[in-house]
Amino acid sequence: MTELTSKFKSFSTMFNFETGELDPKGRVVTRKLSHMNKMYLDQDAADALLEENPLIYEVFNVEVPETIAHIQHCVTILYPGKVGDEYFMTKGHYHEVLDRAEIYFCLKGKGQLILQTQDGEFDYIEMIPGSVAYVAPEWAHRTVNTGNEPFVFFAAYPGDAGHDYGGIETEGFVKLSIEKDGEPTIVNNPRYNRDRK
Ligand code: M6P
Ligand code: ZN
Repeated sequence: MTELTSKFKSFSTMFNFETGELDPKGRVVTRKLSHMNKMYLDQDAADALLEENPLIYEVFNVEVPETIAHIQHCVTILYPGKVGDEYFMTKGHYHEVLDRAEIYFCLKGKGQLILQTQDGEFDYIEMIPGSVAYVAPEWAHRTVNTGNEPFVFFAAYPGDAGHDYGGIETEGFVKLSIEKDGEPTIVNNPRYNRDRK
């Protein structure tokens, strides 16, 4: 009889429903406006806000190996606010291993999950507490806080997926989520050029 012993141990992390944080916090990624230089459309509004340099989002990453055997998982707190008319958002990324999917589970607040393919196909999903969204392989994903309180969500994805910010950092997504007449509205992004390469 063979005895198999995994070199990894199972464990748990505690989500705090009050603060939105994980305990232990794990590897924390903190993104302020200065970390998202030129990612918002209204550069004058971004420059004006830069002195204050608001915290846009924090990610609490549970630390597991970055291999296909494992499942990366984390909680993101995306704060409410706008740069000009554009809601606070995450940078957004493709996976470095492009065909890796992801699951988002909204815990608090509300927002949108913005999706696109490298061909410029676009989609979005409204997220409220309880929404479980499936990001299919090959789709870039970004979240936007369209509410007045922190938008908090859990995410899980294959361990080897990685993050590819590539062209998203310079030209953004094909469409943007802005506030128009007090309502979240999806508009074309004038900076997006689907013919790049
Ligand atoms: C989610 C996951 C993370 C990601 C985070 C912030 O929690 O998709 O992998 O890091 O959002 O998004 P980004 O990396 O695009 O800034
Ligand atoms: Zn991802």
